[in-house]
Amino acid sequence: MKVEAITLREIQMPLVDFFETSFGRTYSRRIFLITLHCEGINAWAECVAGEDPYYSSEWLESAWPTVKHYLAPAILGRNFSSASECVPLMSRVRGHRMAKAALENALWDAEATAKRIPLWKLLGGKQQSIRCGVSIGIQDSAEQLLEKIQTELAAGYQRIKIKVKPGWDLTVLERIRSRWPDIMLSCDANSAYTLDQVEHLRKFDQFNLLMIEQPLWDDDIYNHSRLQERIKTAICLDESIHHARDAAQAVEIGACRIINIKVGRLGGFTEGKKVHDVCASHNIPVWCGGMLESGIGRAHNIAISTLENFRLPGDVSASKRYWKEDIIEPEVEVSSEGIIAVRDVPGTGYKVREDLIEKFTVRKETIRVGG
Ligand code: OSB
Ligand code: MG
Repeated sequence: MKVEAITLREIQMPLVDFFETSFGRTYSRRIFLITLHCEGINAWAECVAGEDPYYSSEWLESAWPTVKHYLAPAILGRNFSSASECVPLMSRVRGHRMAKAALENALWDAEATAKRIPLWKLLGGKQQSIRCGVSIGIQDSAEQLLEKIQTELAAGYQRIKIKVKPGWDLTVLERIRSRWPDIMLSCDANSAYTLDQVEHLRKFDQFNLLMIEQPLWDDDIYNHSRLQERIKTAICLDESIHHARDAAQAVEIGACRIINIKVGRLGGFTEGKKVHDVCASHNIPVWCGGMLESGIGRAHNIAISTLENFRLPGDVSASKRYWKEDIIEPEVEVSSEGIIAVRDVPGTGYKVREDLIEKFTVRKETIRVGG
């Protein structure tokens, strides 16, 4: 695959419903899409950097110039026999993992399409159906949250995860558990607590949660091990894990019992697979996180979720939960058993709707060999 040109594009898509975490509320997404033009193949990927530097220091306006001035030039004009060959070419740039992941994952898409094999098989996936959960944001009232949970359970989702923060935690969990004592339930704090709050966090143990995700600082591993010693609920790390070394270290010091894999946060499919393998070798289950992706990122999340150690339901849910109209065809659908059937066709198995993408585009730049 020769990369002849690279298009950077921003699209804007309003969410069906706002999404609130401990760091803020999102009503509409600004999404950074990459297209690699490779000898007649247009390969796509989504950069999951957010509108603001809140989930991570990386955000849309840092990713765009990093791709434009450093990462795209590093792979432009090159010929690749496999996608992971681009990793060392981009390694001179420190960090900026979401930006790197967008280029690398687009190259995997190109490779799967060129070789006429499904992306999930190219990645080494084994599971042809994946289990789905939902992530439900902070609502205006507990009643609203209960109603949302009711809707998602009726749709068949296998696991409910709620966002928590001080003031929106024990009382809502209590309400949920008194109505549904047995559902698979977890929570995600997105770093809303500190180690001073151990006594408060111990009270989560009574709710029989599958896990508590990222309770402490986004840049911390060590203090999570001190917390894990003091609480029964399994800690799952999201923000703190950037690569396979982080994962190995976290597992070794007992900072978590579960790890959330987001290929954007980890810098691409190659590192995502490494984190998966490190966890598998330590018998630590992983699951696929989400970043409010459009269908393009969603399709990539489905592909990585087929690897064997993805043993817990992920935050990979149906297109219609987020979008009035998604930019892929067919849209991602979830069965009444809470399962996505993985498509056994070349590439991602989803067609990119270029007409619709063009309509949503607010900015676009194409970089070609020789300028
Ligand atoms: O921490 O998992 C997170 C969304 C934006 C930023 C961070 C997170 C999330 C989610 C959404 O939980 C999951 C989804 O895309 O459904
Ligand atoms: Mg999370």
